[in-house]
Amino acid sequence: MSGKNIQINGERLWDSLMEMAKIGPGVAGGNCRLALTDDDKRGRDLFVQWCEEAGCTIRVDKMGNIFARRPGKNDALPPIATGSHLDTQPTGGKFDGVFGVLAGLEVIRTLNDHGVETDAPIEATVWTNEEGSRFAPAMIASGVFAGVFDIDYGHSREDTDGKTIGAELDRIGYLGDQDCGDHKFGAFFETHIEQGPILEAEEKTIGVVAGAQGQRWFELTLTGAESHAGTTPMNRRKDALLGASKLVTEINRIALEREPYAVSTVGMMQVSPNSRNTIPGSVFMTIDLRHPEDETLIAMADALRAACDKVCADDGLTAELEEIWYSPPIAFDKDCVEAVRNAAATAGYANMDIISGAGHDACYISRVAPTGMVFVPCEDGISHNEVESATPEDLAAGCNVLLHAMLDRATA
Ligand code: HGY
Ligand code: MN
Ligand code: MN
Repeated sequence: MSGKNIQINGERLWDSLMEMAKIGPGVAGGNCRLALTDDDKRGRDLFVQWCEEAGCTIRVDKMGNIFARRPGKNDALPPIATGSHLDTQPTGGKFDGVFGVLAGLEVIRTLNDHGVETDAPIEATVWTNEEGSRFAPAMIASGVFAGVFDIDYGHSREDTDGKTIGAELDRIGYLGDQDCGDHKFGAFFETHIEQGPILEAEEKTIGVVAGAQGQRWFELTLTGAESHAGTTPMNRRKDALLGASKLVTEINRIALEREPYAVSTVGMMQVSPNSRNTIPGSVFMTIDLRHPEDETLIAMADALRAACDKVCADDGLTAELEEIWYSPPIAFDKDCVEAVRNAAATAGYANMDIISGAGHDACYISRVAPTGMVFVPCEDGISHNEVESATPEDLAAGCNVLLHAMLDRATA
């Protein structure tokens, strides 16, 4: 059977999402399932169990990426793969990443229901530490798979408690023996909520993702001098937090000056010694700059460096500014984009081309395999927030488009 007219089981997909959402619950209805925590392990174990129940064989690579394979008629062909991530933000939602993982499982379950035999094998995947919240940078494990980072760098990355990815993978039993990137994909598709407001505003069910904007991540330590809050005259202070506060405003202006696409965010700030009656001597902060065009992204980084130099000169501070990650703007494979667009049109879903504002594992996989993405709307465009929400109907539509885009590539 070719599978031309089959549909996924939307209810089963929704139930799987709600089951997975029970693991690592947040405090406001979402999820906190940080990479390589015990909750991440529990989520991984559940996914593996479901895939084995669906007849898949499981392999895990040295970055803990999981590959659940459904055989095809010709297993010598490179698999048609799909997947995303199970790790969430600290105040994450139930759909970011997880939808793409469980949509892959639903595709396999649907092919089984209908006895569809594909030519190429199918693989449902889970990528470690996509969020870059516990361990920086983001998408690190798909980055190792794509050859952007080597395995030693990947294993060495530490969280704020000094725990490394390598040690945590071993602790939770997901330090696989398979070399990262040791097998190629015939094509890779990632299904994801848009995480922005465009599809909802345009009343479209499917986003045909043409590419993703670039990102530059920085870590900055500003150093002044601790001194007494009561006895130090204002003109003798070297207040690192005052400098950091000026920079937060400057970093915001760097994006506002480049509207409508540029965005900039200071997401983390640690003040030392963090005592109410001591002038802060040092501040650690993170900076996230994004834009769809590389040259603008470079100009934003230059503006950041200039702003940092000025604040230091004005306030008598010193700065250590390190760019820790650069992910360039990418364009997805034309044939994969076309396969997504055709699947959406054939199913009669209102759809539009879109550029992803968020990074995804598909961005790195696109370096080593023809890659495409499918977006569905999320309520009010909100994500990285426990209220993140999507409708069962839209999620089912996205999964149906995934199914038929994959079938298009998995059957000769
Ligand atoms: O930050 C991102 O774009 C993604 O959610 N990790
Ligand atoms: Mn995501
Ligand atoms: Mn995310």
